[in-house]
Amino acid sequence: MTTKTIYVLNGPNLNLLGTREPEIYGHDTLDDIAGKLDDHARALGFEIDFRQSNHEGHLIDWLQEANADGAHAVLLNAAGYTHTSIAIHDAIKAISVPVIEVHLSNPHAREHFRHRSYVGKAAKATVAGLGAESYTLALDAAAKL
Ligand code: CA2
Repeated sequence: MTTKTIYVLNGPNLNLLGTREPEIYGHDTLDDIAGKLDDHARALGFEIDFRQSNHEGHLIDWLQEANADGAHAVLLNAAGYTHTSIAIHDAIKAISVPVIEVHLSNPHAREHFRHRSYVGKAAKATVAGLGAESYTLALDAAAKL
């Protein structure tokens, strides 16, 4: 039996995690989060495909790729594009693979411009505000879909 894949897609500036603003985003680097998720996914019987890009179009290409590859689910932290990207919203709407929106911080408890999420309007669910644990909990939920 082939192992099902859960894509974990990360947007702009998340490559800087662990270097600045630890009071908001925590001390883990993105590599730390990838390592934790990899172990957790294996324990759940899945594998993860973990990626980061600073480019909106890459995230859209990867959403389409996850769908075409028959991925089990996508965890998406679109970072700043969460609040601006109708193109990512449309990409999520255009695919059948379930997408779970993930955030380290709780955007609703922050500046007003972070309160609108175009990703959240298209995603199946949102996990936010729990630091790196947001990813782990989203993975648990995705595994049960
Ligand atoms: O809380 C989240 O996960 C966010 O998606 C992070 C985004 C932010 O624009 C969203 O509103 C919420 C920002 C990612 C930038 O990450 C940095 C990490 C270290 C230093 C500077 C930025």
